[in-house]
This record gives sequence, C-alpha cells and structure tokens, in this order.
Amino acid sequence: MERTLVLLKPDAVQRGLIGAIITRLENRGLKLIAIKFTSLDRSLAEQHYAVHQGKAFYDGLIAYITSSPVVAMVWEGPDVVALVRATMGATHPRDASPGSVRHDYALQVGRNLTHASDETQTAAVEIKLWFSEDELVDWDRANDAWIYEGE
Ligand code: IDP
Ligand code: MG
Repeated sequence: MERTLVLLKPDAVQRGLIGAIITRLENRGLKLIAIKFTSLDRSLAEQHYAVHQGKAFYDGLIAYITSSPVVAMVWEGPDVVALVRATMGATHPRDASPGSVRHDYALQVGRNLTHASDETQTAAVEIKLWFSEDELVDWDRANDAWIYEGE
C-alpha cells in the first residue's frame, strides 16, 4: 500500500490545528502508520527542503519550519500521495480549492500549515529521512473492509 509523509508545520501547531487537520485525514479513511511531535534542527530542515535550495524563499522557509515544533506523520492508503495533496490544497492558499486545509485555514504561501510528499518516490525518501523502520507501525484496522473494496 502507498505511503506519504505529512508535516503539520509550526503555524498549524501554534494555531491549535493539529486535531482539525488529522481529523480530515482520518475521516477520508486513510491509515496512520507513524507520528511524532518534534523540533527540527537546521540539518534536517535543509535535507527535507534540499530541492528548494537557492530559491528566493529558501532562507525564510528554513526559518519558518525550524521556528517551533512540528508534527510528522506517515499515512497509508490507495493513491495516498495524490489524495493527501488534494486534501491539503494548492501550495498557495489563494489557489487552494474550497474545502481543502490550505483554503479553509490559511491565507499566505509562507504560512500554509502543512507539507505532504508530492510523488511516491519523494515520499519514500522523505519517510526514510523522518522515521526509522521500527517507528513505522504495522497494525490491523478493524474497519478496513468498509473502506477498501475487495478486502
Ligand atoms: P508544497 O509544500 O505544496 O509541496 P513547494 O513548492 O514544495 O510546495 O514549496 C515548499 C514550501 O515552501 C511551501 O509549502 C511553502 O511553505 C514554501 N513556499 C513555496 N513557495 C513560496 C513562496 O513563493 N514564498 C514563500 N514561501 C514559499
Ligand atoms: Mg513540495
């Protein structure tokens, strides 16, 4: 089953939106595999956002993501990478669809509340960066047959 990395960024934590955002992922039927509440050091932030190094917003982005604790999670489900990106909405809240997290709770791109892996390949790399293998929990969910067809 496909997996993705989700971060609730410092603004989501400071604004008390951890529960509201996790509830949306649970309500969709996605399955939580790992979760931690932690502060990033600069090294992890730079590795996580390596692809953006050199861009105009890079320094601000590193300052933002290291400014306060984050919630890091791994979620599982069919097409979970695309599903979670849709639930979070477009990078810029101005472009995010009504009903998405970034539309409903955010205004500006530099305070857009969440990170979610953008491709399955990226997800695999990001999950390895944030979690060790023994932190990924293998568990049976009682209602899977009512969420996944053909179970
Ligand atoms: P994503 O988070 O939707 O995948 P990316 O393009 O990968 O978006 O950018 C990573 C993060 O960098 C964004 O979520 C946002 O926090 C920040 N960011 C992107 N573009 C800008 C910008 O133009 N100004 C300020 N911050 C930006
Ligand atoms: Mg991205």
